[in-house]
Amino acid sequence: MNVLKSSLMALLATPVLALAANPPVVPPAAPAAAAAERADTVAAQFNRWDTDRNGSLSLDEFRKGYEQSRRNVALAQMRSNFIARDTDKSGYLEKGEYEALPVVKAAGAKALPFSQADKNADGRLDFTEYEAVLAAAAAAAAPPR
Ligand SMILES: [Ca+2]
Ligand SMILES: [Ca+2]
Repeated sequence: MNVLKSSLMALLATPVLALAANPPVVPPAAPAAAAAERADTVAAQFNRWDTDRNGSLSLDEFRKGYEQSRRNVALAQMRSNFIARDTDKSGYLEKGEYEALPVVKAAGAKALPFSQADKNADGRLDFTEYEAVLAAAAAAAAPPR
């Protein structure tokens, strides 16, 4: 199966995949630069996915590109959540911000103590430590096999 360039372009124009192609960065790029980037994002994305450069995407190229996009979307989502939860805009989640996380509140008494989430013991969670908290919560929530 080959994916036509035009149908991929249409697909990439959807907000979720456009986000994947151009994930928000921390700190966000200047608006003018972001708009210019978006303009050639779709063509650039197609070219990145078309690894053998034959002008069409094989199923394998599409699958790999799509997987990568999904990971980028998840990462972008986590980054924007992290920013939203950093209510004092310190760039980190301090103890109070950690305890206010929905995932921590939902776990209640079973939640990972802040001191354990703060792996490098600097009194705050950076994005990597936050990611680990979410990964641990997802693992704990997964049904036993
Ligand atoms: Ca903070
Ligand atoms: Ca830390």
